Amino acid sequence: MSNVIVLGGDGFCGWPTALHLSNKGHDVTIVDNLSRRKIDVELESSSLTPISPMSLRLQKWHEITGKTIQFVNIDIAENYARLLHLIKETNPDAIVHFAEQRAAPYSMKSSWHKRYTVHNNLNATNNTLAAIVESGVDVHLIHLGTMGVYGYATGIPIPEGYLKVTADDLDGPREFEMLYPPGPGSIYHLTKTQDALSFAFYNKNDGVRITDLHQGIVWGTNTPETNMDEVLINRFDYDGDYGTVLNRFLMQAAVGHPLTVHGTGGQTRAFIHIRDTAKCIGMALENPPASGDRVEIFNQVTETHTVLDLAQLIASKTEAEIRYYRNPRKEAESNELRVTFQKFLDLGLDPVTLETGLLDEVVTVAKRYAERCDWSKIVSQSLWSDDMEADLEGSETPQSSQ
Ligand code: NAD
Ligand code: USQ
Repeated sequence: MSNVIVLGGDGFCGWPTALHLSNKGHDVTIVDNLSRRKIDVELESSSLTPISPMSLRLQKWHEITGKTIQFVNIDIAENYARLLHLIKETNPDAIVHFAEQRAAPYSMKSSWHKRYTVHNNLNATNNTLAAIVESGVDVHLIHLGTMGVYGYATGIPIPEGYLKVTADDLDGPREFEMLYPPGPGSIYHLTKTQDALSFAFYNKNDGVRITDLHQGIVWGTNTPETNMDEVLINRFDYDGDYGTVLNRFLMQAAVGHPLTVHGTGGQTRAFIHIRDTAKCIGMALENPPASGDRVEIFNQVTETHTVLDLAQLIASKTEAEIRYYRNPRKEAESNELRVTFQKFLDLGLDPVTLETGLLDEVVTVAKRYAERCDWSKIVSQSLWSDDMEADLEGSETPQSSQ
């Protein structure tokens, strides 16, 4: 069993993953500065589910399972010395890195939010890499990247990280592999493309063993572990900044709000259920790259859908109304997205898909906590540029781009 530090282990993906790894017998230390909870205060919003404070979460986990998870509050973007000390002291086999500001709309709200996201995310990643090197500990770093590093418009199926190219050399064509060209669509996604360069550099220069997981949009809320007790419940973001599309639509159907389709709904995106997020990280942990290997990259997704297909599926199951809002983002009205995700399947992942029936579970959770929903926070009001206008009303017909 491994000794693992989970950076960002209080968050939506980090908390269930920390429990999953602990349940499998790994020795887990969570590091988090609780910035996500503070952003809820800033946005005057909160998780639809009532999440418990960290000490209560960990006490309950110990009571139920007998297992202990340590918690250390460190801002890893700011407090390098404490992060370095922790790595030297705990001598981890692996560090799982979730600790970044992850909402595209939040990253585009103002110049302050752009600068905060860049500062936080790039320093969090660089500090972690520099501390691994300075500590001298042979750590396997597992990072949560995003499908958004590739951009979403593809003529070819998106490979897992590296693109095979043929370039003209003096004596004819030559084949090689390069990192897939970055195509960020928000400041948040930009930081993830920059993370990828940092990984390539520290891997080449210092031999750091790294797995970068380019994850799609996560849906669902609970896992077998967070279902063990209400105190262990996972967060459920539904607001216009942090809520992601499928969970938002399911929650909107549950509370009787129209489904907020942006633009035409023709945007195709990749998805993965939260249970598979935790499982994939377990698999990445158990299959580390060997010393000297280049950065390992997996596409952590299990299916692709258009936003409109999702809305229509949910409307057909629940009779929710679909409304089209002028898109607050700068994105194509429609795109084709084909993604390769063979590596996790080869490791034995049996994906949870929309057909698997867990859509109803999310609606049930959302209905249970419907009275905690603040309707004024539902429609997304973060705009990609000053010349755009928020659309609070929506319309019955698809909207072209602003
Ligand atoms: P989240 O905001 O719920 O969790 C991130 C956690 O990191 C929070 O608890 C926050 O307090 C902590 N954190 C942020 N900056 C920190 C810092 N400087 N020091 C210490 N702790 C810090 O986000 P999430 O949805 O759990 O996402 C986790 C990771 O997965 C992110 O990197 C995100 O980019 C990636 N990801 C998420 C999704 C998704 O749909 N949620 C999809 C693809 C990739
Ligand atoms: N959308 C709607 N209506 C809504 C919300 C979103 O139509 O009410 C549309 C958006 O315009 C966009 C798509 O749905 O076209 C996805 O938006 P999202 O908010 O669900 O996801 P995104 O901003 O891409 O970000 C989320 C996570 C991020 C992660 C990313 C994975 O917040 O951390 O990196 O998903 S991916 O999309 O594959 O890049």
